[in-house]
Amino acid sequence: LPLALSLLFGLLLPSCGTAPETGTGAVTTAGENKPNIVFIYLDDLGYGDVSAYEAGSLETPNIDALANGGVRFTNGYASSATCTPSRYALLTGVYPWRNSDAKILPGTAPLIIDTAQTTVASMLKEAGYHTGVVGKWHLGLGTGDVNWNEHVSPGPNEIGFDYSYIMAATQDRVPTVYLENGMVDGLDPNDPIEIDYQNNFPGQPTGKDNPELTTMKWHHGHNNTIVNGIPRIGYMKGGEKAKWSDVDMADHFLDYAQRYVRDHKDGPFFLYYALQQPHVPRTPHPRFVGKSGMGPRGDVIVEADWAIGEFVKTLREEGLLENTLIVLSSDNGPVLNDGYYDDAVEKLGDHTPAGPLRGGKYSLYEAGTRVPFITYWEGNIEPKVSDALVSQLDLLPSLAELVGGDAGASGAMDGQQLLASFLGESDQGREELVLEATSRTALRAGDWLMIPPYKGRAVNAQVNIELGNDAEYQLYNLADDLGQTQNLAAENPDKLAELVKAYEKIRGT
Ligand code: NG6
Ligand code: CA
Repeated sequence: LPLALSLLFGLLLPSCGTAPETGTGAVTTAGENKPNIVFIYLDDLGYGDVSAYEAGSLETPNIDALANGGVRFTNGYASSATCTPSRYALLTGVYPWRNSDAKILPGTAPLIIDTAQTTVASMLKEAGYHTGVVGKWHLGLGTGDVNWNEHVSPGPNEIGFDYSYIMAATQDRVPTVYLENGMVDGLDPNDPIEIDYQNNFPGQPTGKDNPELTTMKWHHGHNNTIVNGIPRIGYMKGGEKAKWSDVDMADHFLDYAQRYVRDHKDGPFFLYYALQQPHVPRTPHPRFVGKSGMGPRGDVIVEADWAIGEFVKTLREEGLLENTLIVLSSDNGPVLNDGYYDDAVEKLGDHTPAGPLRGGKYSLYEAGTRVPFITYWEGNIEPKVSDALVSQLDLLPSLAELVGGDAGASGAMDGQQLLASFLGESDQGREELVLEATSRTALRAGDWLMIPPYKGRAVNAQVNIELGNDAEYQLYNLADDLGQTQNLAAENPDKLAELVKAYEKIRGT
């Protein structure tokens, strides 16, 4: 019987337990290769904001070092043109439009990832990794009606992260505090935190009523509770000692990211290092003020680049660079005025945050979702530029392949296993990809991009970005027309029909 059982198990579990002993040495041998994995994820960093992508007046030498020493993807996509949906897809490998909660969240929103769902973190944890997240979260916390003075759960620690040090939502939203493993860092129990997104607390100043108390002026939205002179979205009371210092945020997250690496250097570890720059409010530390000549938006990109350089230096000092796969990308494309007067428009000069692409954050045009996308692994990835079509969705199944992990039920997953492309060994990417922007979707198939008709304004005037809305179908050939200037829908009915059919099949309409 034992023999029969073991034979049975051998048949049922061919990739489990036995494979590592064969020792072929191939990188992709299941379970053999468990490098540390780091996601360096920026917030609203555009395709043209990285000088390796678009040489110009803004210099990002540390990101460039990764881009030029690894694979620099020219067709790498975030899953959405806004934050929450992109982060949802990054961690779960599932298209954000499948989850009706995957929209820009207030600071009080419940966690939108099911605790039973496979995430990059849970997959790696199960494969033997220690897993951590440091930085911006914005995927919701708790089950609704969070009490910020108690342990907040579920959150990152319930979807696969062993360690978390996060800001709950965004820099421009309350609560303006950090949480470590579900507890507000530095909370004074005698000064409890209260949060409300509807009503102010009696007697508290707001950006709307007390502009004289603000050091940064709001342009649209952002006129509720004032913290550190900056008016935010939402109302907050209490928690004085726990409030973060905006200008120290970059140093703070860097410190925690470096500490995480040092504490877990015996590995393998997975760190999701989610920087807050260049999202609003843009608050460079004084030592970066004026460094870009472009005002705060440029200065915080210089600051982020510095932090990334310091972080990579830590990996190097700890002797980990040759054993660490770094993936760097951004959650969505660029925006200049996103609700505060901060000179982003006025001091832009000839810098092009979107590079050659049309649109920006919130847009279905390319600049909404096509972002810097870099993989770097010293000694293991040969430097190259890759035109393969890849999405952040693809990281979960690809990393599962790398480490011999279980990516979960394939039917519940939109990511594709493109490990060879991520390692620079292949130029074969996806055939097609659905792009999302504020709940609207479009299809990229090969070099073609189809946007179905959408009602709504063509331009969001507040941020001055073309959203991609049009009464007619739009069809672009990105190989000839990267800037999406020629709508070819009318002259290419066959191609249009082909894309519409493929799109409707994926969207199930
Ligand atoms: C918008 C905010 C914008 C930014 C965005 C989320 C207003 C008027 N605008 O609603 O400033 O916070 O949400 O950005 O409030 S994201 O990168 O996290 O998706
Ligand atoms: Ca963002």
